[in-house]
Amino acid sequence: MKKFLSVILLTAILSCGSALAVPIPLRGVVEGFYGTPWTFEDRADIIDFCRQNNFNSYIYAPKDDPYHREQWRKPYPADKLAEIKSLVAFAKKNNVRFIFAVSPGLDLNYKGDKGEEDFNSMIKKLDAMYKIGVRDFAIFFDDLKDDKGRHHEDGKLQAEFLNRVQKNLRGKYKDVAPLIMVPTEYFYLDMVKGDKIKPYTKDLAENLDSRIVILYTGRGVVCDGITDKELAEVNKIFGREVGVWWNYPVNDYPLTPDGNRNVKLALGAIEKLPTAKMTAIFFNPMQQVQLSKVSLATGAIYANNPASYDQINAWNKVLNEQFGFLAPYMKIFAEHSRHMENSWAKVGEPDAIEFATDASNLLYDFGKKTFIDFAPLERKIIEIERAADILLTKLPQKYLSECKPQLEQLKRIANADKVALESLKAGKLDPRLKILREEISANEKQAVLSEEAARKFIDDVIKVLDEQNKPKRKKK
Ligand code: 14T
Repeated sequence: MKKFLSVILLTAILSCGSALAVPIPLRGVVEGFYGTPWTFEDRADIIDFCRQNNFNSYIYAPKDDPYHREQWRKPYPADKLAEIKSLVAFAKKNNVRFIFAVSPGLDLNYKGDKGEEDFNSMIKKLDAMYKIGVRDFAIFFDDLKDDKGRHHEDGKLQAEFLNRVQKNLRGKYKDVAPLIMVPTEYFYLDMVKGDKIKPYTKDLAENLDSRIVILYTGRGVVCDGITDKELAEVNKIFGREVGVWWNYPVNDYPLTPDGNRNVKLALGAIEKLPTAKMTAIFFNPMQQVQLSKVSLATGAIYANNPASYDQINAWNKVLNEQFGFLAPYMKIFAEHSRHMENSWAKVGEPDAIEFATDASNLLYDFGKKTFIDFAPLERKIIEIERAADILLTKLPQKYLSECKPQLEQLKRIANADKVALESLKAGKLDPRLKILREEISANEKQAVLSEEAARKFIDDVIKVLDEQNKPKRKKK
């Protein structure tokens, strides 16, 4: 009978193997961006969000908290410590691990008396956190490059430091989880030179306690996905299953050479992540905490069952859950604000693919002077304008305060697109269009959207019509 039952059970497991959810063991959010850190309320809110979405971890690692990085040796003052203590308790109540991180790499000493002093400072810092209830710790060594793009880190010394910290903590406290770390060479292209593994990475890999969890970001810092093969490659380098620090929806880097941070909102779904077994994944969010939840919630769906993740379903589901009757309008907005790209970063689905295709078809037909169907694009432009208007009046304040400049910019773009379309219809550039474009440009310091779709259409139309009206040189 027992055997019979186990055969049935086994067949059941095998036959619906793909439907069996296998969550990534450590999954959650890493507050790891540059710029103004989240507030206490933001953090409590995101911890609650983690519970709701079956994320089980939150890493505290705000780059611009001085006590986290620049002045990591300093103990937290009493008021800050009290805040963290209540967050730790709140996280515990919500079954979310509060992982406390320090980034000591800017000036950490490894050797001699100074090395001993710094080791003791680190232990003191972590002991204070243990006292207020923290049981999970992380030490990060990312972003230590000088102006020439070089770092001066020694992988063996870092490994020995981390091993010693881990040994100290786990010796004193039996309930501390394995350490989590980010290397100085934290993306694949920085770990290798040609077909060789660089010395820092090799030394780190060879010396780091195999229980310590290593996080990496993919081929680049912000990159267009991670394949199972790439993950296997990095697992091999480190001789263990590594975890992922995923830089989406974080928007703390400029998208134009003279641009500001946080100007474009990353509102797309998580995509192109491995389906193979992985030990950890942490999503680095935007400073805009509420709007980060769109992509974070898709990340939670992914992390709870990577093999069955469908980004389109996930995105629709999340938008509906988070925005109710406003979901259709949010979807239009989000379609124009999900791709993040500059000279070194590229992630997220292209913005408004259909718009971009319709626009390029239209301009192609215009060039060939064949029949032109203006209707599809016209419909889309009107839809965009309507969505922006509705969102600007109906979105709850907590969201609006995070995206008002972007919605106003979307309106400006839609309005200019209309004038561009009318110009094409008339075969003549409406002089208002260049003024509208100037206004949009001026506002790009605060708000960027749809660079390759709705925004691009304005430039393209101006170019085409300017070109057409240039006095043609007579042939001899
Ligand atoms: F820890 C790392 F995995 C990591 O991603 N570090 C930082 C992170 O704090 C930041 O939010 C993220 C996105 O900007 O990228 C890393 O920081 C960089 C890296 C760069 F190569 C910032 C600017 C860079 F040019």
